[in-house]
Amino acid sequence: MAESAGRTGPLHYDIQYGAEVADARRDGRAIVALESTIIAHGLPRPDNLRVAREIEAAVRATGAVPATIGMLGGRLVVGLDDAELTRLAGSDTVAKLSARDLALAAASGVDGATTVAATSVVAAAAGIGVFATGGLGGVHREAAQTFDESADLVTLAGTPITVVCAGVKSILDVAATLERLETLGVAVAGYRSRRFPGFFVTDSGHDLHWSLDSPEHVAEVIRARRRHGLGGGALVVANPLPPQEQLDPALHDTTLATGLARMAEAGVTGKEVTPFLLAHFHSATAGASLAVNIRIILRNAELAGRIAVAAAEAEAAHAAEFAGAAEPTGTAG
Ligand code: PSU
Ligand code: MN
Repeated sequence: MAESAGRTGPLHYDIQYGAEVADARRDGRAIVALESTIIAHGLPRPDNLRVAREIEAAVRATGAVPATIGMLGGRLVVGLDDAELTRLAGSDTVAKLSARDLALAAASGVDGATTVAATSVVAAAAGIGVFATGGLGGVHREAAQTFDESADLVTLAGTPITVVCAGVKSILDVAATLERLETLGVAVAGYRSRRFPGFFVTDSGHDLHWSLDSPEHVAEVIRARRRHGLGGGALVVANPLPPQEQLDPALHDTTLATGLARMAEAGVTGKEVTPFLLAHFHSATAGASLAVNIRIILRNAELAGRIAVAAAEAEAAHAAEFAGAAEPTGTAG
């Protein structure tokens, strides 16, 4: 029974909460989970740290509390503080952690950034129901040969969370990604749109069956899923950029074509594909794609905050109604 010196008990692996997130959980306030892979691996330095702070500010502006998730020295943190964000944004040795990597990384004591898959799993375990990101991982264009499909998809199938994103990047196979989301039972709705967004561009060219019109509308879906068991996996809320804010579609298409050609010439494959094509986009568009990328994330953070607030209000309203209905009537006086 006695603990031996140096032994780390199971508590070592418990989720650690930032102070603000711990308070928000206790008080039942709206919380929005945020991923750290876009900070550590998705955006170039030094913009990444500034953007990480701006994403949190966008959530706060809605009245919700941001909870950026990541790993520091094997500690899984929900609600990174500014020093911790700075550490993940400034280092070259941060591991990219999908869901399957979490325990391996925790037991190995490393610094790590969480992908959509890992962030979703941890957020759901922490009781956080809404998550904002830029784009999901998906099916790669060469997947028929390589089998390269992001674990984001299968993980979302089994994780009860609402993810606000702008679709997937056109560097992936968008049609195949939508097919896989359907097969896996991941619910997908456009936000005020029946077209799946194409990340940098407003419209990927693919239809959606459902459109949700307001944060309250999304909150009703969340309630129906949670209270009535209508859907065990994730709900993806696909939030397109307004057309006037997208990357010029003609510029997008030529940049993608030249990027794919250069990638084939250079023989780039596997996990190098995404960084190669994103770097190509950012240089070939003289930074225009980076500005659009940042804009997407900030808009998604804002919408996720409004959804989380609406969901918390709907929960509180129904709880009050239930408490009222449960009170014995006709016994007073
Ligand atoms: N898409 C991007 N940039 C990114 C990501 C996706 O355009 O940085 C990140 C997200 O964190 C996503 C992850 O969850 O990459 C997917 O990686 P993979 O395809 O290796 O599963
Ligand atoms: Mn992959």
